Amino acid sequence: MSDTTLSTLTARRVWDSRGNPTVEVEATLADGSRGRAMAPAGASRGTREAIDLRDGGSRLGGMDVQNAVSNVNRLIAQELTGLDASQQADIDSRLIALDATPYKSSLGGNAMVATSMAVLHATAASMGKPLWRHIADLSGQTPTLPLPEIQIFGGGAHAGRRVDVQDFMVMVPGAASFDEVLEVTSEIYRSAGARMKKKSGNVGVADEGGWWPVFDSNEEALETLVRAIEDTGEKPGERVVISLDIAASEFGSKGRYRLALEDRELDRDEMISLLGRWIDDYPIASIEDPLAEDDPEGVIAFTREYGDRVQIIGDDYLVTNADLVHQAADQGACNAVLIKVNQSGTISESLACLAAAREHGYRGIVSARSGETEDVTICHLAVGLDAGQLKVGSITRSERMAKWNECLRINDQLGGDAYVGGKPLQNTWWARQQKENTQ
Ligand code: 2PG
Ligand code: MG
Repeated sequence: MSDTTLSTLTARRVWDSRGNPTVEVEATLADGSRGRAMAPAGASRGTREAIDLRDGGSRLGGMDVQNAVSNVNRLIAQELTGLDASQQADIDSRLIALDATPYKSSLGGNAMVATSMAVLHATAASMGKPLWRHIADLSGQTPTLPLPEIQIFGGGAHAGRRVDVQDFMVMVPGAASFDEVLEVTSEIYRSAGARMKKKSGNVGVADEGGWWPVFDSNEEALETLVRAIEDTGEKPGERVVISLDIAASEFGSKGRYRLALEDRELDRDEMISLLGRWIDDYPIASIEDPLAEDDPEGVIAFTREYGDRVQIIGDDYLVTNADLVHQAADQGACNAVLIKVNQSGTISESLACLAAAREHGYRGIVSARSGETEDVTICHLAVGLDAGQLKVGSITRSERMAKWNECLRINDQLGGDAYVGGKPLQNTWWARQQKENTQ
């Protein structure tokens, strides 16, 4: 008999893909069901996202999480045990009330997100459902397998700022299956690596597994990516398109942008023109955080100019916050939102953000963080919420591959036709071009 009363919540310190401590939480229910989840950690963080509670001091670079772990073991466990774990909204609103700060700085966003996700896992286990099915039932969506965004070159805060732009990624909207996306991307990753080796002799990888960027300009990275796609026999812009995360808050503020690699500073209009020229010259279908989070004027102007050609994603700009999505829609800023559960701090707030996005016709992209673990909860979220897109970094390193491989397993559970293909890019030049080609 299923009894979803939460009987224990226990946290421990575990370690993430950058060797930093992070929080793992285990939840057990009265019927013996268990759930477990780990908090990820960002490096390029929005100022309005939930705070990772770190202990500070000199040990472990100040990154230890003993306080967050103890918050779960004492305060959170005391508040939540005995409650019905299947009432996710109730669990999450009690967490929010217990924390009672605007950015979750008292309990810690890391303590809260690991708890919220562990409870979700435990309930799914009690119901005997795969997690994606439980999430689909909670949200009323029909599960689908998302279109991946996969990193080929890292940059920005994930690669010692060796280039200014943070992510140079590919999407394969023209592939017939999720598996085919991975195969095409793996070939592109290989040819990009061969090019890097030829250029600089030795090659390394950045935080999310993309090749370490050894370039003389940001545009050289774009150029190399196009060549790497061509090396595999693909015509860039047909099956394969480019996706960028500019992460502009990392090098820009209040309408001024400093491209350190190129030793030049651009104002808002020049930054918009630069990105516009890239959109004209390269097969770019998606751009994330094109302007800084404190430059709404820039984001709005950019969206007005290019929003009918490319997907424009707010990450640091929207921080998985439903209110900010409503505000952006009122102002005409962005046309898509990145969903990072630890930016919001709870499952329920992430669900609310995606619901707000849907209300305004904004697309949703579920995303990992640059500091990750083997936790695969976000794959189930992307599927169960029918988000349409998933971004987890490159096609190397096990904290990334754990996610892509989990999607392959879910694909088998879902059966053949749940993969969304190029549909999420339907409002971009790519889809219009496909239409023309088939007429
Ligand atoms: C981003 C993420 C993932 P971070 O900016 O989209 O690439 O980076 O986790 O460092 O915020
Ligand atoms: Mg980003």
